[in-house]
Amino acid sequence: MLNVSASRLHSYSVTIPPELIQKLANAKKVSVLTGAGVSAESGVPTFRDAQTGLWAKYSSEELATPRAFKRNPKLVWEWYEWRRQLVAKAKPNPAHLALAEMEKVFSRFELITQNVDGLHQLAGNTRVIELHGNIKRTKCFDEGTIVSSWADNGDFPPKCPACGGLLRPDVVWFEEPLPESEMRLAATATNCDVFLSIGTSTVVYPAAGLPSEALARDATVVEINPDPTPFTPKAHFVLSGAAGVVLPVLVAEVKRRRQ
Ligand code: BV8
Repeated sequence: MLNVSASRLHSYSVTIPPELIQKLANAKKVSVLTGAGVSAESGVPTFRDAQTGLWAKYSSEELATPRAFKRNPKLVWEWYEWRRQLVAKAKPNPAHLALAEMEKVFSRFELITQNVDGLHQLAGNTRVIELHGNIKRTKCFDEGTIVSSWADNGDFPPKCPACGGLLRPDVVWFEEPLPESEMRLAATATNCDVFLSIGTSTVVYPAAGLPSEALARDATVVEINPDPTPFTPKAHFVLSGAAGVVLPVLVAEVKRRRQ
């Protein structure tokens, strides 16, 4: 296992092990799993620290569950409204742009994300496997149907125009199953030459199991994160740094090697 140690965010030069550049330059199929750390540099709080201000007294796990919504639908709806407004202002950062570039470099490239902010699509990635849904979409809590418009009559949460049930964000809450088709696509994507796990604490399953699945299928697995995670000891390469700093250098080095 190679450790590329470095000092903190944005204040260090990135050195990528030549063996990793060579692996990527020769790779036919590259898969990526991203977490909230990739959007951190766009000003979207990571899931663990999405608890600032009004929300400090709740943990994400307490707010992002069906039980929490049934118990206090107004509170949960407002938490998502607050996050939706943050996401609406967010722009793709160099990490997102580098991943959009990667899709052009590798003939077979799969991007799996746990993020619900839609920033990968905004950056230009055309194939994004959203394991946990998308905060910009709204659905009926009772029917599960996507709802794009509703009466703005001050109801918090608003009501489904079809059945009168409560509306909720189209994201996967804790204790809810992940969408089967996306999980199947993600599982297939672990069969690759190189698997990059970027900006995720790898604690929430089943997504957190994907890097280990790739390892078990003989992929070269790389972790990019300024902090260690439970997966760090298992990775072949650990690039200790911010995604927005490491990824642009990684992509540039690979493109240079492939010329
Ligand atoms: C399910 C959408 C079954 C909502 C999210 C015990 C053991 C194992 C599993 C469980 C267990 N008890 C319960 C479970 C299951 C549970 C789970 O895993 N719980 C954990 C807490 C133990 N999982 C579930 O409930 C899942 N469903 O299992 O269903 C089932 C089956 C059939 C029928 C019924 C039920 C559902 C999980 C999905 C939950 N939804 N998000 C929303 O967003 O509101 S999870 C949410 O947290 C994220 O989507 C993400 O997946 C997860 C972790 O967040 P990260 O993305 O990793 O972000 P985090 O803040 O944690 O870390 C950020 C990282 O970035 C850090 O490492 C940081 O160092 C790094 N970083 C910071 N800055 C940068 C950076 N990296 C790079 N660059 C930077 N600049």
